[in-house]
Amino acid sequence: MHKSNFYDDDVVEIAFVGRSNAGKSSLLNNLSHNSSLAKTSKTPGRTRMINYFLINNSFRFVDLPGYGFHQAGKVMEENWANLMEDYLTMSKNLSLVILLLDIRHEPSKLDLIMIDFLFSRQIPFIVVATKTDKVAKSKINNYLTSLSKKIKIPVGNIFPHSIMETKSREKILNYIENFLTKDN
Ligand SMILES: Nc1nc2c(ncn2[C@@H]2O[C@H](COP(=O)(O)OP(=O)(O)O)[C@@H](O)[C@H]2O)c(=O)[nH]1
Ligand SMILES: [Mg+2]
Repeated sequence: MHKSNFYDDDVVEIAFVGRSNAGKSSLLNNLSHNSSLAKTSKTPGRTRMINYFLINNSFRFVDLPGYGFHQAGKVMEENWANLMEDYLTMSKNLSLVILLLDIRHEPSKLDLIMIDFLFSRQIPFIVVATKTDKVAKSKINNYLTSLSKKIKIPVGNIFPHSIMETKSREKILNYIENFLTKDN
């Protein structure tokens, strides 16, 4: 992928990254209140390209291809890594990355590599722990605290999310709104 394949305008971009099936498309749809904007799928690894969504005529959500889909083979992994690196280093509009982690799983090796990459490139990011409806409510805070220590991110930058309720959605939207008005 070449630099010219990315947008060359001044529209701020917020990109979603995470392993396949982490819930990227679902979060994107939930935040934009449009349940069919990004295709969610039961088959991991379906989104293999970058999908852009203009929101409120003011910023773009960027649905990046998920990682950790082994069936697609090694070539796919390499293509994926190149595409991600190109986008994350060359998109001049990228302002914020939202990294998704399924609350039921430990961060994978690729998650940790991604986190290191974002730190080293000084790309602002927050973490969203997804599918919180799948675990006991009492376990959520423990998970967030231990994750915060593990990946060295303040607990205030880790947001729980479930498509089954609205409160978590509002908190993430508030963060994005504040972030955008602060920086732009
Ligand atoms: N129970 C539950 N399922 C979810 C949630 N978010 C996503 N899913 C499901 O997880 C699967 C993968 O979601 P998707 O958004 O396509 O993940 P992506 O591959 O990261 O884009 C789909 O079957 C979704 O319906 C959630 O908060 N709760
Ligand atoms: Mg998807």
